Amino acid sequence: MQIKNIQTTAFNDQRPGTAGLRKKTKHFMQAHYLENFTQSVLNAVQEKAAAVDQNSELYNKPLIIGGDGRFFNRQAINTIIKLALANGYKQICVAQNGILSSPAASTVIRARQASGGFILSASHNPGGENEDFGIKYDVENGGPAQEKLTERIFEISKNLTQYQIADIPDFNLTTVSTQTFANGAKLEVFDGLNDYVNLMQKLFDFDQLKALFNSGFTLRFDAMHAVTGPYAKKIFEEILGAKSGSVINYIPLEDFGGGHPDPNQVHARKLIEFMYSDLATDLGAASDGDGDRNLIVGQNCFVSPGDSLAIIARHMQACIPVYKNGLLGVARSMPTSQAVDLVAQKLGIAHYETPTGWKFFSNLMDANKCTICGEESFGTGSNHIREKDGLWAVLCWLSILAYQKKSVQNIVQDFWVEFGRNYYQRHDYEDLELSKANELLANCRTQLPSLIGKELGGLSIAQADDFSYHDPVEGSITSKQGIRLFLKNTTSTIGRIVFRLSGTGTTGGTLRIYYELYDREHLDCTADEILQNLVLDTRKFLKLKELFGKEKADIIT
Ligand code: G16
Repeated sequence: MQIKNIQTTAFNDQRPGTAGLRKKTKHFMQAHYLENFTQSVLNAVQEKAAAVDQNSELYNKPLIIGGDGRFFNRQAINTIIKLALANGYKQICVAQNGILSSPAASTVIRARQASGGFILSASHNPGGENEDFGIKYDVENGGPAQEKLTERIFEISKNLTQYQIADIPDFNLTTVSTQTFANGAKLEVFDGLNDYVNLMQKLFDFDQLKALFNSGFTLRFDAMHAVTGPYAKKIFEEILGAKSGSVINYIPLEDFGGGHPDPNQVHARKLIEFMYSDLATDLGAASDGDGDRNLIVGQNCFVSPGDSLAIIARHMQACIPVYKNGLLGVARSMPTSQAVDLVAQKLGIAHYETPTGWKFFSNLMDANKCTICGEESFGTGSNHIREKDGLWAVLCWLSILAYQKKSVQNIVQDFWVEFGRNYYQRHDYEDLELSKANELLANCRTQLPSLIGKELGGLSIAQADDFSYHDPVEGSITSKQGIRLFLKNTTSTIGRIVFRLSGTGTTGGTLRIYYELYDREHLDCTADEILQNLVLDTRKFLKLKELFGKEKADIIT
């Protein structure tokens, strides 16, 4: 195999965001861009391994590669294989057709004790030549690379002068096979479903779930033409016996059928309308581009991600065999609704609040501090892997429904009666001039102390800060993670407004404002009714119209 050393010029925009590097696809397709980033990752990973052990087995351990099937997926996989071979990797494992969901990648990395893996995805962002592409690197525990490593990747990328690439033709990734090269290196094309499906069968009582579907229970799962289609077809229809046609939009397409594979009230609107119609099934669910997010909706009952996390935490010990010994603790990202904290308090277990980004949960799980974690952005998962897991969340809900023998709506209402209700909304202002958005946050930071006592929506600000996370496992501090305004009525703290800039967008800045108000008495209002005064006052307070010319948010979830 001939190895070429290619001279290159460094790019200065390869800093990974909340979950890897995301850019417009064409940006990724420009000469040397993908190669430079991949080489920077490989260098940083090698450096990290050598710092721990000079004789590290890095290159003899498997390297996993797969993606969500979006435009440029297969081409990018071929490029990464060639760089990995040239850099000395001896076992490269690529999912058949390049299709591997993020939770399946985490499963495979753990099952095969791999050194890590590349996942090609921009997650919930739209796909296609004119849309978005992304790469993230998962480390040996199957979780996204931590900040220390991603920052190092960025540093290396800014000074990169050359990369190594094998000069060989593209590979056929369509059939399961193993190819051995003259230097002893192997390229294995593996079935991307097996390890994941096996793991789900170990975690859940599939006999109980088969009985549920046998009794006439109905499901509609919208795979949004993204990566979970084949997994969902296999698990729900082929193994568990859900009626054929229960899984819709199950063929992964390079542009997700022109849709936006983000399972929320805006982009999964059709599913939600269906679940509020006479045709509704017992459970509706969807997942995103790379299969790590989930949406749960019952008949006439949308379940907010914060409630879904809290409800799963509340019931998992009783309803899912593998968790029968109880939970170690729970964790949520800071902007996520605090409903799950109430469950933790009742269960007498620890609850953790981390910055946005699944990577922050890994340390807690590796240190056996938490069993379940989740985020407002429709992500839920447990310590079975180190990524959030869309289908796992749906299997949790099926298990709860099978055990409780109640409707989704009844389970949600029972939860509110037991714990009270956290009314919640996220408002996204998209495609903002980045410098102005940064300035807005910087100005707010300087004003924080003077905000105490200010009124918003009839409530007063009791405390104002900028969230800083002290990782209880490795001791690191991550600061500037979002501005928090804690609100109180005359007696107690009852809610929060949080705002921060997204780290996953590809154009301009996206301002996310999260509103949360807790209510013990009014359980049947809509979030709009409860939050509207707060929303109106916050828009005025932040001068969003004057700054960005927007009357209201582009997306409300
Ligand atoms: C990623 C991260 C999540 C985060 C989400 C949104 O999810 O893994 O932790 O909540 O982005 O991040 P931001 O608010 O910074 O845009 P995914 O599903 O896109 O990989």
